[in-house]
Amino acid sequence: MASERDVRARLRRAGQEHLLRFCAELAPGPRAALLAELGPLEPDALREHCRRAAEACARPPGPPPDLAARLRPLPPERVGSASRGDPETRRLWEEEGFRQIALNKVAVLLLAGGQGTRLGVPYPKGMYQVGLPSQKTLYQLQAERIRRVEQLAGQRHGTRCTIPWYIMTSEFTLGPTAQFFKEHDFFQLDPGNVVMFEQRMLPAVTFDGKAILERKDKVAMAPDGNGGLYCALADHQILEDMERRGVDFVHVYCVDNILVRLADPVFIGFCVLRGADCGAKVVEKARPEEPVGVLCQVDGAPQVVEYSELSPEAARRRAPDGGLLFRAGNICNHFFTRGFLRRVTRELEPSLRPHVAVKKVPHVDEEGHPVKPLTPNGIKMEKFVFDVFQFAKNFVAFEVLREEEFSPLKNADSADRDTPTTARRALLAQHYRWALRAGAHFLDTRGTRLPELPSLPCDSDPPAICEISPLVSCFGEGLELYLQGREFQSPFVLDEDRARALQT
Ligand code: UD2
Repeated sequence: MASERDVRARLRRAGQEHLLRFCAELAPGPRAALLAELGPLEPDALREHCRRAAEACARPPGPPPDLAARLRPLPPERVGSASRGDPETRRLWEEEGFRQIALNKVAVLLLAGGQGTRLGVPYPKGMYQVGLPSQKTLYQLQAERIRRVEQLAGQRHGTRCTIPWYIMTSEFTLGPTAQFFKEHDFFQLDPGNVVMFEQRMLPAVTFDGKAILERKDKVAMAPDGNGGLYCALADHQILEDMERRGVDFVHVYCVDNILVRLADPVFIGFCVLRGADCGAKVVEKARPEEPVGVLCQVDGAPQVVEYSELSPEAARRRAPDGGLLFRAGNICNHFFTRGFLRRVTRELEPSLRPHVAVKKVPHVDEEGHPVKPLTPNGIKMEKFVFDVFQFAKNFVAFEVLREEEFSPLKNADSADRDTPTTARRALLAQHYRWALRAGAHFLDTRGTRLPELPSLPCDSDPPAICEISPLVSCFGEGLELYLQGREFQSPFVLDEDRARALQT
């Protein structure tokens, strides 16, 4: 470990020596912890980080004034659709996706390094369960969907196939996530195919460019944004690992969308057949102020403009058909070829511009007393995963239906939207629709048939509670076998045991 003298010299070079101002009074343990935290910070990079933060802060707040004039919707020829268009083309995409999966060329990559502050739980969001009858957590649902897609691809092509699961964590989420997976026996996945790796952390900085001490013995650090993915891929040789396994295509997604379709064969097949190096799923934005980025073109290049950076006027603009002009809502489901990721990590990452978030950062005052600020006092700098879209040689977008694919868990139940309740409802409404489509009927506890509402709005409770295990069906496929013409009492859980019993 670096000595105090070394660390002090490095910090001096970075203009951040104040971080050691309480060092002399610390007991040996906390002092060692502080030095261990500061040791790896490279002085020039730290100086540059703090300079950029102060510079960003000196600019007027809000999006660049000329941004709105540089935005255009994506040209329609770049956009495919899962629901519009002819079923035969969709079938071809799906077939291609399954073929690539069966060849072991597809991996999924979960972005799970975020702190989940809005949800307000002290553990990683993937460990959250929204109150489904099965009590499954987001991680378990995702693991089971991976197993099911592997099985479906294997059945079609007579192979045993693997979809490796890469999980990007941060200092906050790695320990508990790794522990949770161990405790749950990796949800019956082969642990050798679950690869966790950690993104970097960056210090939060005051408006005048000084890194902030959270405690006398701890710097206020935050993960470097989900665009920290590209440095983390290089830091941990993840692309080399993918190459060894023969992975060519990567589906990157965020942790909190309860409806996420992992390694979605239709999306993968669409991107592969279009020869794309980079792609993104989108849903139609529900309302101008919905907190999703919009996929559009900036100066002719594909880009997501984040909700925090789009002016309300631009967000409200209408197209001639009356819909929102910038309606392609980003759902943080991205497709990349390994070759594209290689280009980004080798050449392009340093040119990604960090985004600035002004935050209330807990800190210590000059006497070392803890302060919980009531107004913003610091800046966190983050890179965004989608900022690489501008470098794509062949970018495509893929539009999907919100009720089938997007219900994010962002807030606690005290909020109106994107809560545990709305996520649970969205999943149960989807499973209810699938069951009706497969010919099921539902009864209440007295044996009376419940009303059948196939086009139920996703923000209301379905008349019957029906949960289908992803191990039985993950896209609504194959359910007729168990459900056709049968009656079930609500609540009904179709897990593997029940499915076996219904088959005999
Ligand atoms: C994200 C998208 C937004 C929209 C929305 C849809 C970004 C930058 N923004 O916004 O455009 O699509 O999702 O739900 O993608 N994460 C990390 N490391 C970090 C920070 C975040 O891995 O340092 C992960 C986080 O765990 C989550 C994902 O990135 O899985 C998205 O992060 P978020 O929930 O903070 O993003 P949000 O909702 O602001």
